[in-house]
Amino acid sequence: MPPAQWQVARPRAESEARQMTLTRRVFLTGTGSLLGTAAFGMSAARIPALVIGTGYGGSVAALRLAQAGVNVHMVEMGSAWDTPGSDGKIFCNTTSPDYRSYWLRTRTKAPLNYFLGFPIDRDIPRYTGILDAEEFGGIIVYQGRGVGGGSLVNGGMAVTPRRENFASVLPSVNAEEMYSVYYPRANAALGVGTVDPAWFDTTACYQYARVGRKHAQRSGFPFVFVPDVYDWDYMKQEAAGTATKSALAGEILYGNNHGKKSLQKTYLAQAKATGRVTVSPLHKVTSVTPATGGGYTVTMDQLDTTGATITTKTVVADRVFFAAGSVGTSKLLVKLKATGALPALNAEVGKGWGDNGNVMCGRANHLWDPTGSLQSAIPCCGIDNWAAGGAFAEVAPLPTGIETFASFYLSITKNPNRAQFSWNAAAGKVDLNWQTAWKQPSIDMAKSIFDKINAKEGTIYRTDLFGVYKIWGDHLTYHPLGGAVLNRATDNYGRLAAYPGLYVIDGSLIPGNTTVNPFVTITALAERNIERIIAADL
Ligand code: FAE
Repeated sequence: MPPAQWQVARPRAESEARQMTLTRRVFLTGTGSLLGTAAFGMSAARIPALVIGTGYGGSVAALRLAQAGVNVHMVEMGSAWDTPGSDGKIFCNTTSPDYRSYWLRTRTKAPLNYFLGFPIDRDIPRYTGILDAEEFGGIIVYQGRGVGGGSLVNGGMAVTPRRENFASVLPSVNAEEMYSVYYPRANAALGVGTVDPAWFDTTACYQYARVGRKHAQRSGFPFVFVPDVYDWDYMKQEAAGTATKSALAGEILYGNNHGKKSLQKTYLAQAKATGRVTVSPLHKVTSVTPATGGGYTVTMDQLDTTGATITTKTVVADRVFFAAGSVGTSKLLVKLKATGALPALNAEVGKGWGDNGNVMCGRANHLWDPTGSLQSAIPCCGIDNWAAGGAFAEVAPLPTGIETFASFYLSITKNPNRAQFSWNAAAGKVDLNWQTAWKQPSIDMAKSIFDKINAKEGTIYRTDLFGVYKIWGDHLTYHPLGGAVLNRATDNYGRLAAYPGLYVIDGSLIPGNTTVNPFVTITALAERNIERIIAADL
């Protein structure tokens, strides 16, 4: 078996003849976990559909293709996250980050990296951990790594943009179809629900959110409950002490062991049930290029948990779906165009990247306004000032386990700046030209809310959360979007037109902003596009 090939399981001698007339099972050995095993026909030494990445776009594509009778193989650079560590838990929590917390780092890189002006990052063993803090020149882009992609690390806030804002999010997409068919389909499949308002009003773990509501309303800002994919009944049990604490034990940024309905519990579980979807964790795709005789040759490195390459493999796939996330897909496409693997990709590839206008800040409350030492790690509300000031501010938790008297916010703002990925031949990597100063419009829009609240409440900004005397968390984004924009880099359904059988189906299709948290829109758009692709192309 040449190492450059995907390995084919050899049937035992006695059953070989019969097996060979029926099926040949193709899978990657030593991968840790399979969602299921796919049976390929005799002639099918190639993969009908290969999906790069197991986040929202990839999971939708895999499920719907499988339901349409297509065998799918998913390739994921991160770990499987299906096996507990020595503490009996799969994931660690925010207050005790260990080897599982970060992607190939020897020191944590917490989004909120200071407390009372002191740095809080700590040394950790280098490991293929769950959260990647990927550093570009002017911005750190946080992303989930593992089977489930961003659903493993995110807050689960599942927000459908206001209909009147949709034209600015995806101008070439029929809004009527999205709001009548694809958003409802996505919300149902993701298991979206909303906190019980009566419970919210009394539970200790949302005191911080009630303080956020009180301050927003006293300054005349619209306060909204925000849906989430957390199992709200489970959270009630956590609060009542009848279930193992999870959201109430700071489990969010480095994974959640119980109540959160990550993709592993929704789309990927359904995909597994079809019996047609396999997944190879710890495999990183490095190239896709047309194969002689049709289809595409996909090259990938199998990684060990230190990030070292164990072996390099190739496989031929009839169709390839790029679902490596905005950054992952953009980096791949830009590199493949520049290095001659996919030279006919159009000039829009790599363009139109935005940070969803993310900016963070904290406010210091008075001693009579404590935010609570027990805080649910799952946010459930926000200030929707989009119409008036271009900002949607999520009232975010600070689950430190101690009283901080801090109100903390992640704002999503109308930031017009867009960056571009480009191939840096000398360094052999892809750069992103985002500038830190480009966050200024976001800061201005967030200030339009929090300056007013501070003036009304007689409070001030926290200056100790992002450095020494630094108010704004303007160095990062949780919401990378764009880089292979719909109807520009691709056609209006994500097809890479120069290469029949190549598709983009993730956040890179969305031109930089969704006006709210993005994963419901990424999921709904993927539902729309895959439905058309299955009907028209397969
Ligand atoms: P994504 O979920 O990132 O999946 C891409 C997958 O591809 C990942 O698993 C990668 O490891 C994998 N990959 C990348 N490159 C390769 C390669 N070369 N070979 C093989 N595999 C590869 O993409 N959004 C919300 O709507 N609500 C929230 O509350 C929220 N909170 C967030 C909190 C945090 C800390 C973070 C980091 C994100 C948050 N987001 C939230 C953003 C959301 O998770 C993100 O928009 C989606 O996960 C993006 O979905 P994609 O399918 O585009």
